[in-house]
Amino acid sequence: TEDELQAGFDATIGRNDRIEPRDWMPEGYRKTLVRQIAQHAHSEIIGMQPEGNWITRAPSLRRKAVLLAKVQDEAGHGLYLYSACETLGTSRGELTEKLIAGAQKYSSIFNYPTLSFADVGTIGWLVDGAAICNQVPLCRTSFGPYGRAMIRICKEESFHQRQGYELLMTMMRGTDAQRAMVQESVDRFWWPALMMFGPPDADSPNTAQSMAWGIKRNTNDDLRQRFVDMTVPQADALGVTLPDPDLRWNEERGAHDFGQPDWDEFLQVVKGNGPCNAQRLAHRRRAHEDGAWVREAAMAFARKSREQEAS
Ligand code: FAQ
Repeated sequence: TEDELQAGFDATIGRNDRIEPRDWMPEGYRKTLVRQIAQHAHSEIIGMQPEGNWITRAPSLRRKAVLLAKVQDEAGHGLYLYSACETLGTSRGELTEKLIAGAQKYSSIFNYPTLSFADVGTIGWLVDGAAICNQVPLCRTSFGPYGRAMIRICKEESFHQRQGYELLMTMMRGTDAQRAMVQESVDRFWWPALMMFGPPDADSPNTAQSMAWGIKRNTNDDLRQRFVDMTVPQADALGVTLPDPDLRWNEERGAHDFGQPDWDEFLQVVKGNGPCNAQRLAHRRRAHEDGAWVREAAMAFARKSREQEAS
């Protein structure tokens, strides 16, 4: 009966065991996972654009090779995540249609422009740094395919974070103009990076249920705090200033106090009114249309192979 299935599911979650695609799950659990994993996959794919913008203008062969490898990794992450989502019964094709129709979200951070090459370093340091903070606990998420995809993704994100930090460190050892370029980039990306963790816990409609289901392992505010505490010493080592006058160590809490991002701006960006939302979606839509012949050719090839096998 439904009650027994629910009890079995609850017991698996209670033991911190994994739910697998063939296991029974409540519809709400499936829906929440499809929502979160799809948003995550779309973020990886849309997230190729801001950095991709600099591939043709990287300042050296080495920087170009590193950047190409990173952007390719992001495509790979998107594909692992779409595959994880397919085990829940929603195809990659369907998810892509929803993304380009503007019916599914992707991370707010990718709606900000990349105005200088320093942004490539800042994205690696801060955006991949935030992604790691958020994703390491997701390796223990309750849905098997999502958790296993996260393990591999996190390993690659660590490399991404290090390449960004190394790029910024090199620029900080350069000229005054290069140092100014890094600071200007950090000033623009700091607050949007804090927004990546989602709204404050009090305004987060999904957190309580997602934590009860073991989909999320920490709240948005917990992870944001962890990110700030991790990043402050790195900023000191780099010699950049984080643009928050309220940022200071709180001895009593054993953590940093910090200011709040502009949550009205966050809501606007999530609603589609950020600086680059229209551009990002238009680009993705164009790429999808331009790739139609590849999908058709692959289908024709698959059909032919099946026919040959059958004859
Ligand atoms: N942007 O109730 P909550 C990367 C939405 S890293 C846009 O708190 P939840 C790597 C949220 O979906 C970035 N929308 O929601 C990379 C919900 O809307 P809905 C991707 C946001 O799910 C680096 C509503 O607000 N990482 O790509 C954002 O419990 C460099 C209410 O929020 C992930 O997706 C936001 N920032 O918690 C690639 C990680 N925040 O659906 C390239 C997995 C919230 O109800 C270059 N996801 N919303 O209409 C998660 O951990 C969670 O989904 C959260 C949000 C924490 C993002």
